[in-house]
Amino acid sequence: MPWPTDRDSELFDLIAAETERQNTSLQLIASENFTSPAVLEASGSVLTNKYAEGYPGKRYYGGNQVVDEVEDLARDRATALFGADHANVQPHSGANANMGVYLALLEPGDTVLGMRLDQGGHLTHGSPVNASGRFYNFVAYGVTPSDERLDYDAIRDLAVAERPKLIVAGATAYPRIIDPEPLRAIADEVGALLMFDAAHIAGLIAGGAHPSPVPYADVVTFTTHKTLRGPRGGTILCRAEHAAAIDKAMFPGLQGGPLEHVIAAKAVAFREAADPSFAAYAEQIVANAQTLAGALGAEGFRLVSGGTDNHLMLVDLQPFDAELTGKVAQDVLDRAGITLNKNTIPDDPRSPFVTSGLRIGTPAVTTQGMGEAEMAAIATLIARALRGREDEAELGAVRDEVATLCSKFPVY
Ligand code: DSN
Repeated sequence: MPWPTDRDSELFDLIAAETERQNTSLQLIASENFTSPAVLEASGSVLTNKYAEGYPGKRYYGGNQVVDEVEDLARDRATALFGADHANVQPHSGANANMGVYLALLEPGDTVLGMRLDQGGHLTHGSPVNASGRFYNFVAYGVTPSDERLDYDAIRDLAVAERPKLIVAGATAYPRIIDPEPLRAIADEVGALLMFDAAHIAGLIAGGAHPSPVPYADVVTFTTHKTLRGPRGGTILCRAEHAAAIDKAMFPGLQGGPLEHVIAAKAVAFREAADPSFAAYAEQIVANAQTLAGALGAEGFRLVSGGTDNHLMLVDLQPFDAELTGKVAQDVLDRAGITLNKNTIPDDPRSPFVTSGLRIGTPAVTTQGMGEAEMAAIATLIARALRGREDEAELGAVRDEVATLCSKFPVY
């Protein structure tokens, strides 16, 4: 029986509406990007039809001759791109990649060091509402009150006191370089393994704009859809000695059938990130972030830690307007065609649902081809919308200017 041929306009009109939204508004969520047509093509391919539980050469289903080549290509490109011994490209997400590592390397109840969620860490780095925090004894480190940066001496003292089995590095909202070298030294001193969650910065690492943790960490996890500009999904890189345990943890430990269409799209993204043009892209992401941060500072916002070294900045709204919360700012900016997210700032007096801050990132607008002149314009538009948040005409005017700006940098 063939499938229905009438157009599902109820659904495809929604996709068209989302394409229009992405084309006509500013995408400043630090963890988002625009994938290439080749990535979209691979992830929409017939590979979605195939069951392939297991790994290349060791599958539980027949017919995987081609799929094996696809997954091998993705693994080979990932290891070549990052200089790693081994890659597992099956994690459906970054969260699954992290849980797979814990399953491979830890026993329930083991002590792990991870960054505080409210200071930039991730849910899967031990939040009590996440499986990581329920199954393992996470102890949190944070940033120092004085400069809002990681203090490696304090992390060492905590590691010496707690004797963790694993140290988790990496963040979801931290605007500074995370130096893997002192973390390796701390792990060695206390006999811990080191995992580096590079979800946000994988593209910066691939492009040489951030130091690579691969030579230092036992395991590196990342998502493929943020700065790396691939499909939505996760990947694990590890030293050869952990390869068998990591693979066994991902399947059959945590997941069933891998998403081979997404794995194919990851292979495309790894190839694109190996192109020399990607280094220029990574460098421009950082240059744009630094320009945007500087321009926001000039508008009266405070930048957490004073600025940024990477693709994102955390903006403290309080000096700009003590009454303005992150929640309200996010909603106002949404209405003005500027998409970003509220975020806690270190020692935020407000709850994580309200917050006093915004997180802003430049990967997507940089893919569009915007440069430092546009970053200055974006800072002005953000400030105008927030100052004029009670004035619908002003928000409409900002929205029109956003659409005009975006029309000069078409995406899809
Ligand atoms: N949701 C991702 C982010 O926005 O940083 C992390 O999982």
